[in-house]
Amino acid sequence: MSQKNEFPNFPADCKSMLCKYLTKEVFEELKDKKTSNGFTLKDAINSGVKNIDSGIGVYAGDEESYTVFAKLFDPIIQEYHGFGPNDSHKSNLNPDDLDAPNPDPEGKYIISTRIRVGRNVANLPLGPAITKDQRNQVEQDVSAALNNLDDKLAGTYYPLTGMSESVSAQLIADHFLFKAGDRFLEAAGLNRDWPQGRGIYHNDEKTFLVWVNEEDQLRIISMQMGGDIKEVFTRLATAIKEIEKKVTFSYSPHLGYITSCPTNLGTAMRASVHIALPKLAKDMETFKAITDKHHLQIRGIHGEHSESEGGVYDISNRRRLGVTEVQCVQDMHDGVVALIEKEKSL
Ligand code: ADP
Ligand code: DAR
Repeated sequence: MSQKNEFPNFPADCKSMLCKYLTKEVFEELKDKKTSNGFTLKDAINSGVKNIDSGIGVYAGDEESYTVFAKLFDPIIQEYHGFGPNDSHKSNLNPDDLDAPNPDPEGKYIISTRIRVGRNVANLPLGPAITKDQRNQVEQDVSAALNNLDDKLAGTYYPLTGMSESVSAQLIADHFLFKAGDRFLEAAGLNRDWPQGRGIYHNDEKTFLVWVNEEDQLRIISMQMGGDIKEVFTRLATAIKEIEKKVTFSYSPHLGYITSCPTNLGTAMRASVHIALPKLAKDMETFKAITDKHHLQIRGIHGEHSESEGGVYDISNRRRLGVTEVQCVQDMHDGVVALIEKEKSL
């Protein structure tokens, strides 16, 4: 987009929700607005303007962005989550309400299970609009809360600033270290001052991690080998409750937990398995019919925008807002049961 704040010229083959919903009328209505943190429409859409292959293309700079730029965010939230401007979100992190026996007790299909939530600190801007000092304060407060964790959650916080090559190599080998340089996050202003203020916590057992100041200010992650989905969820729910004793999260009755990307609003939860489905991989039409029916998303095994390898897929819940955390995990569990049943029948 030119400096003169003109309507961006999207190419005809642009498929992002930004291209779809930023009409000239919406642009004219929003182009001169800004939030109390000085976050503008240009800031919110820069990622999708610079990365025409975006799926969504917009990021919020603060909770206020969802109100000030509602004319753009609301239709995106409606399409992605099926959630309207007058709907309200409910949260339920009680593992007792989850009916999820291990779908693969013999370990033939599910390689690993990971459930994560995004969280941001209340009364602060989100990553795209946070200042360097505010981001450093988040790192200080969050790492202090994490270093206070005990029992099975006890562990160590590793700041990225000054991280030794050996620690970095080990964290990468463990698939724990988040990648720098994602071009979508870069254009959203989420990589500013990198690597200052960023870091990773993990417990001694390496089944619990927290990413600090990546796409969101906290990514709280529980993960382990195998398909004991309920154990992974229970560890995550316990950890969230412990951290919340020290850190207040940004939450609204309408949008739930506030996140920089609108796809993560609500529960901000992605519950995934890495699962081997070599026969179903040969019949993607059937594969996708099952994942669509169970509100699931298919990703590659090296993170978002990566490809699957050797018939192994990252399968996770797609719905995050207007459903509870228990429902997100139930979606994933029930969909994985159906996928394994189909794989066995082929
Ligand atoms: P998000 O944090 O939004 O889930 P990604 O999809 O990029 O982001 O995944 C982040 C990292 O977590 C990637 O390295 C990916 O390989 C890893 N990951 C995701 N799901 C699993 C899983 N079920 N088992 C092991 N690693 C996983
Ligand atoms: N790459 C951006 C983000 C889409 C959702 N994934 C997130 N938030 N990590 C896009 O618009 O495709």
